[in-house]
Amino acid sequence: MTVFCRQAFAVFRPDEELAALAPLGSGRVNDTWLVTTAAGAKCVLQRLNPAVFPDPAAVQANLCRVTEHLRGNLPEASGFKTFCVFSSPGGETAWVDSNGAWWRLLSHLDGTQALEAISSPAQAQALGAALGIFHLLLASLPPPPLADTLPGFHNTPLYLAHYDAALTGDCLPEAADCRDFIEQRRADMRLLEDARLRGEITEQAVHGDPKVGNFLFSQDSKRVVSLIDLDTVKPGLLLHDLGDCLRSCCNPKGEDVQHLDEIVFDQVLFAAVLTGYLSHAAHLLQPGDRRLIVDSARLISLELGLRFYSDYLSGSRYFKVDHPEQNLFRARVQFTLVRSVENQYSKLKAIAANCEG
Ligand code: GN1
Ligand code: MG
Repeated sequence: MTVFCRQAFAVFRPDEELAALAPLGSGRVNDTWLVTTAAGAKCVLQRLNPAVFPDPAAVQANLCRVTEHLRGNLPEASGFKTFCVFSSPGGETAWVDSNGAWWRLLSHLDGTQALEAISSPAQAQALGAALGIFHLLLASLPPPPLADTLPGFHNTPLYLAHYDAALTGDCLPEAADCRDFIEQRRADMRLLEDARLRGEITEQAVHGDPKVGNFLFSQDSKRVVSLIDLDTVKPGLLLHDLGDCLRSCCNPKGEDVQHLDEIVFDQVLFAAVLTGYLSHAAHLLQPGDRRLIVDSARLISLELGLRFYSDYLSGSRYFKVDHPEQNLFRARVQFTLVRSVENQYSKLKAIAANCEG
């Protein structure tokens, strides 16, 4: 891969020398590196996973449109920044390697840091506010709509169908706890899709993956400076993002815990994320969205657990793993989070109903 990294960098920056290359972030799908040039400048090199994104040209077009729109419309007072997509001297923003994988070079936002988990309500509120601002900016994106680069992404019933299909194929041994957990919740999987089909919840361009690690914080960890990883930006539901953000933020131990008994869905962080989000984006939500906030956090956690478990059964061909059981454990983490939401369901509904905005 290092050879491709060097080739890709040379395409975008033919006159500069690559001095150092280090893996960046903890992406489970694409590959990302921090590049340092001989002159000491930093930038971000990324390879899109061709097995996940069937139309990389459309992903790249969405990325360029959204970053340009954000740059032109970021409210100055928000202190927000967005990264740039660099072009080659010939004006290309992407390079395709000899295996058909797409590469891009992005600017690095110096003085920022990604956190694996949230450690205070103030951080959670700042993060919720950032998602609200991001949704407002995407709501004002001029037509046409973004391309749907991952059809079926966050369509929970479709993931259930894939799971059923994986079971009939040549797959790894089933884990009875996961199988039973899914069986008991089969009927709930249609919740967001049905509300969407009834027109009760808001569809617009969304981020698609607003987990904690994709928000860049200032060095003092107090302010959110940017929301990165725009590969999944595409049409979706506001509740896909809000549910996913709550799933990730309200789990203070993070997705990569050592023991399942550390997992809890934190009520205080839940209230803080929502307060921040609603302070900017309350008017984007319909009554149907408001009603399903807690359910969306539960459903997106359930969906991610189902995705990890199906991938485990199919031999981990989608999410990158360090060892064969990793996606099974990741599934159990998400299912434990689902159970924690279920155990606090009425209290969380009351908190959501009382949040101002
Ligand atoms: C994947 O690759 P990464 O880490 O940005 C996944 C998200 C999951 C996330 C869980 C395209 O995101 O949907 O929520 O892992 N992205 C894709 O950590 O499937
Ligand atoms: Mg992502």
